Amino acid sequence: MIIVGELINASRKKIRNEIKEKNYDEIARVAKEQLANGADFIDVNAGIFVGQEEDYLKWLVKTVQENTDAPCCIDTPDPTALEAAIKVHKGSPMLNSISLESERYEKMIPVLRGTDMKVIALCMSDEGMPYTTSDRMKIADKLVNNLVQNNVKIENIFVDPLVQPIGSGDNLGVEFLNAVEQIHKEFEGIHTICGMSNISFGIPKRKFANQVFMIMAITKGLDSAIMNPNDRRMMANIIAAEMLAGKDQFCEKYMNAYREGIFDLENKQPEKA
Ligand code: THG
Repeated sequence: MIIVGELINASRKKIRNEIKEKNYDEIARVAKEQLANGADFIDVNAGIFVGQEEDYLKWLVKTVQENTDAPCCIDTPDPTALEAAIKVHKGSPMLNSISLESERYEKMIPVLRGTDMKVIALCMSDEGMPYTTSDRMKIADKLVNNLVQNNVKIENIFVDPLVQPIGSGDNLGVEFLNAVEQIHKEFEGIHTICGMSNISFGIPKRKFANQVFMIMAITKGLDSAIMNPNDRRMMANIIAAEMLAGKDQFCEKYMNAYREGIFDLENKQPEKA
């Protein structure tokens, strides 16, 4: 599983003020902690600062990169802010994201053409949020085909079928899961990704629901997620689920995790729900 640490996001109450006040040490700490707990990319999102998003996003990229070796996942729907953040990013970031919304799509394609950057292809269009698997596939097909035509390599594309809160519709979980399965069937070598914790918005015991949904998604082929890497049970579940889904040759990662004590959850302070 390719893990994108989600915690540096201004929509979170805990971090909003730290970003607003450019608290360098605190952002550095949250970046380092996520990396130490297994994040491959650090998501940076300053979307709530209307008019100042670009400035904050650049500062976040610099702060994360001065303190970790991890690349960022630059999280903004605004192509101008995205381009500015790419310019200050060292090495190759993940772009979060392109979609089929026409303005975003048209501005993002030239940014991506011929580059080796990883990009999230979010299943959203001018018609709004998808509901069924088929709604998602129609958008995914167009996005992936257009990206490939613009010389973006299939292995750099991370399709996000869009996880929506289960409270908004009983079938939203299943429609998402079936899209993950179908995307991997249609496009060999592609990745799928999602904002895992969207599923539990508005219900109690969010971490518990996120952990179960992750296992269900792994059986469908999900191989990347934007999530909280500090959730120890989630990280342990991922290792076991990937082994059981045939993604861990000779059970090597599972055995290593066992030796490192990653499954000894009861000996450590449990995280608050
Ligand atoms: N797809 C893509 N990118 C995304 C998302 C997605 N980026 C943003 C989001 N969804 C994923 N990141 C987060 C980050 C934090 C939280 C949820 C998703 C989170 N939210 C609490 C809440 O909503 O209740 C905040 C509570 C608080 O701390 O105030 O923690 O789907 N491509």
